[in-house]
Amino acid sequence: MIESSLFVSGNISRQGKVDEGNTVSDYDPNEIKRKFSINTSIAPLSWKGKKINILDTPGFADFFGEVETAMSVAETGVIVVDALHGVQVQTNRVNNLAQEKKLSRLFFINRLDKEHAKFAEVLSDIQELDSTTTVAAFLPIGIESTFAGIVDLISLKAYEYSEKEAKEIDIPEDLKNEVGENREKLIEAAAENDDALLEKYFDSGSLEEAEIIKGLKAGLRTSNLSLVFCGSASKNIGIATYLDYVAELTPSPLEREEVEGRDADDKEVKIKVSPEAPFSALVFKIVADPYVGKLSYFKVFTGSLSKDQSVINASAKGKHSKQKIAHIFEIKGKEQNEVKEIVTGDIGAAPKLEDVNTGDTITAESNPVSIDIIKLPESVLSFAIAPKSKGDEEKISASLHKIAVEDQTLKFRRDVQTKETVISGMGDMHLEIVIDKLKQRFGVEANLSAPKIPYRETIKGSSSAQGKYKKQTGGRGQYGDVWLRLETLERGKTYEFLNEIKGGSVPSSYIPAVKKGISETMDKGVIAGYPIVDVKVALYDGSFHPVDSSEMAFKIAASMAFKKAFEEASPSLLEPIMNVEVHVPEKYIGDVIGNLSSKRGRVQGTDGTGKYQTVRAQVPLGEISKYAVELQSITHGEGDFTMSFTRYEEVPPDVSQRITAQAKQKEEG
Ligand SMILES: Nc1nc2c(ncn2[C@@H]2O[C@H](COP(=O)(O)OP(=O)(O)OP(=O)(O)O)[C@@H](O)[C@H]2O)c(=O)[nH]1
Ligand SMILES: [Mg+2]
Repeated sequence: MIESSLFVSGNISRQGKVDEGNTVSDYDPNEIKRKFSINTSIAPLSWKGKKINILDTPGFADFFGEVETAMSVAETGVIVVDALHGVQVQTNRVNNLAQEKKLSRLFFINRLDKEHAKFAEVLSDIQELDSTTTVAAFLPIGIESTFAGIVDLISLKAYEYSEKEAKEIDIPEDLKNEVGENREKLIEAAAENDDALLEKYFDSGSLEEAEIIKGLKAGLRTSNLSLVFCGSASKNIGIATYLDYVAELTPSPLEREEVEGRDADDKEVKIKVSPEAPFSALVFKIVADPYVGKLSYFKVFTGSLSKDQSVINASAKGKHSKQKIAHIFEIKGKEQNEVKEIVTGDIGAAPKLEDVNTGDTITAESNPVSIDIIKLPESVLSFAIAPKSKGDEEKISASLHKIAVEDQTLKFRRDVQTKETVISGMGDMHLEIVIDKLKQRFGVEANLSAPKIPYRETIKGSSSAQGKYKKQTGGRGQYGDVWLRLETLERGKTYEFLNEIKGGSVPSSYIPAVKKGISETMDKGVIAGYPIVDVKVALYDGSFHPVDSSEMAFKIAASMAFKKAFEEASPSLLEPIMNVEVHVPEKYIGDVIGNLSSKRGRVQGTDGTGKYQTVRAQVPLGEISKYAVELQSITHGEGDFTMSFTRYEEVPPDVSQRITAQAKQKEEG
């Protein structure tokens, strides 16, 4: 689509192909290797005297973060639908996001020249995506191998296409009925957006072309209406006419509604897109360019940015200092062209901005507002990552850190409890590409494995026990003696220590050692090697020896007492429970619910209308850590999901026994 648009508009002289790895928008080695987009790329073009910045986003669910950032800086979302496969789960997701962000929406049914291409069916699926009015702007002439051109329902003209140009032809006889019906719907949809037009439409039964355009423009701008175009990008059919309408109908950045932001005092403010206000721009992408280093892509919301101007990172709320802009680039795929200025509404990139991340707002010092509209999706799939060769651990974290600067949907952390580095991402493909990048860019090879589940240990009852550590034969003796009482604590309160010693049976100088003995034991766990939470520990008695007592002896005694009391206080395991939302076509609902129930999931409801439905459930993390892969196979790639941690809950006895037994085995082996 993008390549064709650039070619037809004369912005490139040769049309590349994704399959040949020579397109403007898919230039990353991983994109060329896999033949699909991974990153958003920018392709500006001029058409009919207007500059249009195209942001080419990936379609693959794993890279949804790129769609979020791109849509945050765009006024219009063009949703390309494949004429072979029609509406997919991602189509629905992207459409929902575009609506949420109040973008004007256009659909483009592409690949109509391909065998098995369908038009009417795909159009009606698009119309069912949501309840807003969606009408066809083009109808195809012929289909599959006979696909030859389009009928433009707005101007009521038909076109064939030579290499780049549209050539007007007569509307084919056999299409006249279909054209009539669909044009009627288009005119009605246009009229609905303007009272004067609606009145005229009721009176005369029709509208002039200029009036139709006026109505469509208004409907697109307010997101009450969306239009469906169609064609073939590889044959450039429909593209030139479609571009005409992009230029004519879609809103300019200046027509954008106010956006949400915060001022220097973190108070909510509305920001009006305007050339008059001092400079502010939203950074929506960071690239580690092999030549220029860190490049921050930004979209200007107010004012303009010129070379040598200074900016601050307003999102840092006063924590970072002013930086001077030495260079500004206009970006076209992998090319950077130096420019003097980027004006309101336009997109540019600046090298070497320190302490600036995706989602931050850079502004003139006098206008420290942050534009808070990027909401990155949650990472849903986690793996433990380990180097292939020992000793590369440091290198892996340093390299992951660099990759994560560019890719904010990649999260990684060192789990102190399991002693693993855990990386989380949007799916299998996402993490596979991270592994590739580690190798390509940083020369470090790594393996992924299932991460350990962060269980917790706790107690359901209460108990008291004595811990006495005594060694008084030969040499210097050891003596520590404590009595501890363990009780349950409200979930989430973690730990409380009570010193109930009266009369100095344990001298106060040894209390810190007792506490240390308790906390070290709590970190290590008692029944299965997981940290202990939600217990109240009271030290209520003990004894000491004037010579032999030591901090070490009291620490050991406390640990002994704790273990004994813990084992007698009905110990149990807790597991993380996740809130899960699964989005699937209706036909898979039964399978998805059945599968979730088999995972000890509690289904809480389903909702949604049309082809796609949402299932909401709460499921233990231990059962769902590889759900991304499973859901793919249940729904043949048509489902996706999000999940987030909600709370810890007690593990049922049979599962608990299995985990404890595994832990014992590990300890012994
Ligand atoms: N026959 C035919 N093939 C096309 C047409 N447009 C694109 N293709 C082919 O379809 C495949 C996918 O095209 P892409 O441009 O990578 O599609 P995309 O929507 O960017 O895909 P993602 O990057 O994964 O989101 C490539 O093999 C293209 O050559 C078309 O109009 N007709
Ligand atoms: Mg692509």
